[in-house]
Amino acid sequence: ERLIKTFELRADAAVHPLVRSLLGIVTSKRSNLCVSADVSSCTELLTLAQQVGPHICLLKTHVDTLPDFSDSVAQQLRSVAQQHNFLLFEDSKFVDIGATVARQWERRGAWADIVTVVPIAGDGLLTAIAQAALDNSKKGVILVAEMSSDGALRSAEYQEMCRAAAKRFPHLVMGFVSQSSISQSPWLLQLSPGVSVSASGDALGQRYVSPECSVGERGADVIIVGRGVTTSSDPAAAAANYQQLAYSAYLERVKR
Ligand code: 5BU
Repeated sequence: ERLIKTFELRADAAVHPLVRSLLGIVTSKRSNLCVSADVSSCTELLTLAQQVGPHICLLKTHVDTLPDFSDSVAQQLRSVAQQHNFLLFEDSKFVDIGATVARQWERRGAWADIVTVVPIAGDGLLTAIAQAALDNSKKGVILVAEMSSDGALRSAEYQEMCRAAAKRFPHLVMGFVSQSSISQSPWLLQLSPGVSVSASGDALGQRYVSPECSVGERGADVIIVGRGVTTSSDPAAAAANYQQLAYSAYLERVKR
C-alpha cells in the first residue's frame, strides 16, 4: 500500500507533523534525495550544504566525526537549511538505556530535526527522547531496521521490534532506515543508504545499489547518498543527478 501511494496522499495520512513537512519538501522540490555530508570539517560541511541545498530534502550528518562542531555551526547549518528548505538529520544511532540517551540526545541530537535510533534496548530511549524534546511535533526519530553493509543482521524478529516500536511511538517515529520494505503503513517512511550510480561497494563492506533499484525495487522513499556526491568534483551536479534519478524512480513506482 505504501509503495503505490503518492507522497501527496501519504502526507495527508501522516501522523507525525514532520513526516508531513518532509513530504511537502519532497514534492515541492521534486527531491527525495538525502545527502550524507561525510566530510572532515565544519567549513566543508557548510560549503557542501550550500552546494547541494537546492537538490535535497534532507542533509544527514555524523557530528561526532567533526572535531569542530559547535552550537554556532549548528545555527549556521540551520540557516542554510531554512534558505534551501531542507531538514537536518543526525545519524546518531542512539542505542543505550534511556538515562544515557537523554544525555547523548542533548549533546548531539537536540540540534537536528531528526535522529536515528537502534531500538534494541526497549522503550526507554524513545521515552527519553520524547521527554527531552520540548515539542515532539518538531522532532523525529528514524529507526535503524536493516543496514546496507555486508553481513548486516537480517532478522524478522528485530524488524518486528522496529515495527512495534514505531506503533508505540507514533508521534515520535517517522519511519525506518532499511534496505527493504519494513512496513506497509503509508505514514511511515523508508530511507535507504547504500546507493551509488558508479560503485558496487567499498573496501570495508559497504554495498551499493542504483537509485532505480533502491526506490523501484527495494521500496526506498528517500535515498541517502554520501560519497557518490561528496567525492565528486562537482557535488551540486552529482546531487542534481541523484535527485533526478531517485524522483523519476518514485514517479515510475506510483504509476504502476
Ligand atoms: P556512502 O558514502 O554513500 O556509502 O555513505 C552512506 C552513509 O549512510 C554513511 O554516512 C553511513 O554511515 C550511512 N549508513 C549506511 O551507509 N548504511 C546503513 O545501513 C546506515 C547508515 Br543505518
